[in-house]
Amino acid sequence: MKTFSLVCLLAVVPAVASASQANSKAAAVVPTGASRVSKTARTIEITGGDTMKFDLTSIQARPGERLHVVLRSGGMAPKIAMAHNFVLLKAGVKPEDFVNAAMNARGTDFIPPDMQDKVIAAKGLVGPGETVDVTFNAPMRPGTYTYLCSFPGHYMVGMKGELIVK
Ligand SMILES: [Cu+2]
Repeated sequence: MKTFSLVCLLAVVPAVASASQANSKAAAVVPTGASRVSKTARTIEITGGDTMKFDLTSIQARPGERLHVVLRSGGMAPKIAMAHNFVLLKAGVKPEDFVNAAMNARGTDFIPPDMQDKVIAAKGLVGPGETVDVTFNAPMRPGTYTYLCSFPGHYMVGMKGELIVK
């Protein structure tokens, strides 16, 4: 029994050492002011398909909570005609304004370059079988924030959801 626990201990030590090394590296890139934010992100999986809807349309989060959104396409249509992204807009940005500008932004995956400052987080596009992910902090200010797919036409048929911070 004693030997067994010693072996376990020896096995654990290198793992702990490398984990703390990884943590210190991660800590170095955390922006100042983010110290109240938890280091581990909560994963949220969202699937978009050929019906042009997200399967998850409401996410609740604590102020500043670290979120890891994984966006997957469950569709079959060719990517050129049917692709999806995840765009979380800042408070006060009109989704219609964003998607109208996005129509002319194919070269930047439908994120208008001059509207980057309207976005909290964005990732995509995904075509059939593809997955992307993005990690970010939820806003500190409680409220409801819109996320959407900015591929032309998709928001208009309901490819959107809300992040509720409270
Ligand atoms: Cu879409």
